[in-house]
Amino acid sequence: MVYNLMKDKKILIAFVAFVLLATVPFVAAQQNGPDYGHSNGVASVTTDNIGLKVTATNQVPHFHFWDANDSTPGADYHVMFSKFFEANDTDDDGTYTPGTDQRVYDPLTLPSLGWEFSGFETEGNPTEKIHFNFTSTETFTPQGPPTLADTGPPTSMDITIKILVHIDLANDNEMKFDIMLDGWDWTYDDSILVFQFTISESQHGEENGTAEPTNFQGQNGNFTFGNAYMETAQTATAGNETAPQTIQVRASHGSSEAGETGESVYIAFENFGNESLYYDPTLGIESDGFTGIIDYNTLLIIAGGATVIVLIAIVLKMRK
Ligand SMILES: [Ca+2]
Repeated sequence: MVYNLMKDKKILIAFVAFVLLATVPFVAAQQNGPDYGHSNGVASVTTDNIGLKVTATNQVPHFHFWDANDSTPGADYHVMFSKFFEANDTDDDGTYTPGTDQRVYDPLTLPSLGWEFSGFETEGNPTEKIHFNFTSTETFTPQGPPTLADTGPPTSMDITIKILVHIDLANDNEMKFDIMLDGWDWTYDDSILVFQFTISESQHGEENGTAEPTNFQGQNGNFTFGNAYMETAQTATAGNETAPQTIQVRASHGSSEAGETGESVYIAFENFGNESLYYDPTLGIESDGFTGIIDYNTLLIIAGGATVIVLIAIVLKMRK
């Protein structure tokens, strides 16, 4: 009996070791490490779960992203920055309401800006995080008649906009980007600043969105389309790091304007005075569990579960 128990224990230890070891090469095979590069004004990053291109030089800042596990060829999602404008929140709901709220002067149209690429910065070895920025500075003089009668001539503004992109490989199905805006000169104390962009879709590999995003839905600043998502916070930060202020943010959306394809999204910021504005949305691809990719933590749970089942089976056997 003693001999048999020892034998069972040896078999058990060998089996547990086998289960654990057998998982290791599989885990290692999933993590190929990211690819990233920059040429002709296009920054691109591919992880195991998301493909991403950011084009900015001499054109509108444009995020292309896609499911790196879908080679059917699948869809590309396009988020194109469009405009910043001050608006009168006529219905006082904190969001930009197209057709009801009125713009104050013509908007700052982003395609007119030149963008400087920062180069890539990585953290960790092997790489854990990837960062890159696009920065633009421009003198902007609002044009067109003021919407409300009592305003004076438009003021010229020295605007700096920075787009800071962050990829954390611990969550490699998504990317965060911070938008920093500095230098906005408000016409009215009680108006909102609106950041407008469009979301569209194309077949994978197309340079521009060619269709409305599939099954676009938006609620409380969270948008889903195809198997992608965009999450936007309900607050932004204004000021510097030592004295940050929290700013209310409200998102709304509507059909795109004439001549544009896609869904227009409007992010409205409450008045933040002369401070710099920081805002950090997230873009990502849904990991729906049917892509054949199992992450490391899931695998440990499965391996742990298998070990427990084996232990129970052997204990039951030994009790007989
Ligand atoms: Ca409104």
